[in-house]
Amino acid sequence: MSKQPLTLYLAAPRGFCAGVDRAIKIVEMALEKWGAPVYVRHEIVHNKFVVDGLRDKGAVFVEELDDCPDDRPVIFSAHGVAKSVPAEATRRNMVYVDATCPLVSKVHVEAQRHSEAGLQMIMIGHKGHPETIGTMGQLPEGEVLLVETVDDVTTVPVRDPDNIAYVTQTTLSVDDTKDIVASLQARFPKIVGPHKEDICYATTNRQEAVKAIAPKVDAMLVVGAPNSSNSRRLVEVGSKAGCNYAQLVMRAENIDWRALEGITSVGITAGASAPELLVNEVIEAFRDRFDVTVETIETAVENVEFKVPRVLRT
Ligand code: 2E4
Ligand code: SF4
Repeated sequence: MSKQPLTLYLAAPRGFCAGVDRAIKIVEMALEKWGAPVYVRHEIVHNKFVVDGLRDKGAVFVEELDDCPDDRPVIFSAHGVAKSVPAEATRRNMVYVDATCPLVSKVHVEAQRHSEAGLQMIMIGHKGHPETIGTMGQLPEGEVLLVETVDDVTTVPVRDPDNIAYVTQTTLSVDDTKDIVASLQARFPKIVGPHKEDICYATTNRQEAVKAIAPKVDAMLVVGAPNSSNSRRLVEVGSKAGCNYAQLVMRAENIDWRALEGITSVGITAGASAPELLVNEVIEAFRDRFDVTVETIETAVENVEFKVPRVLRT
């Protein structure tokens, strides 16, 4: 039986960003430098395939510093950590390497700077996400107020409405965040925001590429993990941009082929923590079932690179 024709629109940019690239390199280089085991606090990036691969090389993933021995190196994940974490590692005389993305660290510095200038901080982010915990943890407990939605803005209990500033998580929906910021500005006209947006270049570019593809495809697949904030935002952006079937898939085996019966076009992208190998796996799965034509839709070109910490370069 001949296969049905299908066009696959590949989003560009997609997949690994500079911060993820650097974080994975840090674990690999730490393993080379110190040998196994090297401990990693939290999934280095939110992708099981990446984590499993590093575990095979000798990385041990734990959730808390308490789960690490004093005498082995520990790496902090790309999402960032509260100030108390490196402080505790130092107290225990541990060797640690911070793989926090420099663009997350930039937000940490911003929060501290505003706070030192006497402004109370509001963070726009998702409760319980490691990046939100890490950023809020740059200041003493209770100092940073969390806002997740436009509704939250109406009730956020600030000390002095004339002396506040906000920071955001780096992986939020650009459009939803605009609405939240507009509400904050309406309630607190003097609120101070970041010089340059906290939502990072990679998040912004991946969402833009999805917007360019989603309206013209029958289905949009985002390669990524359920605990990956930026990947989940890409699914939402796809739906909002007019695609009736936008789904997150970890791997090709997660594709619901029944739901895709009769389709002629599919958009594919990948979250910042999803390896290109998994995108290729998905494309191959489509080739097995359809007569595939691949088209790349490029909405931005990226050339950002981050150096690994000096301790690993020597
Ligand atoms: C750090 C900051 O934050 P998210 O859940 O999207 O993390 P993920 O590991 O999926 O992506 C990489 C990353 C890490 C993004 N921003
Ligand atoms: Fe850094 Fe942005 Fe990548 Fe997050 S998504 S690791 S903030 S570059």
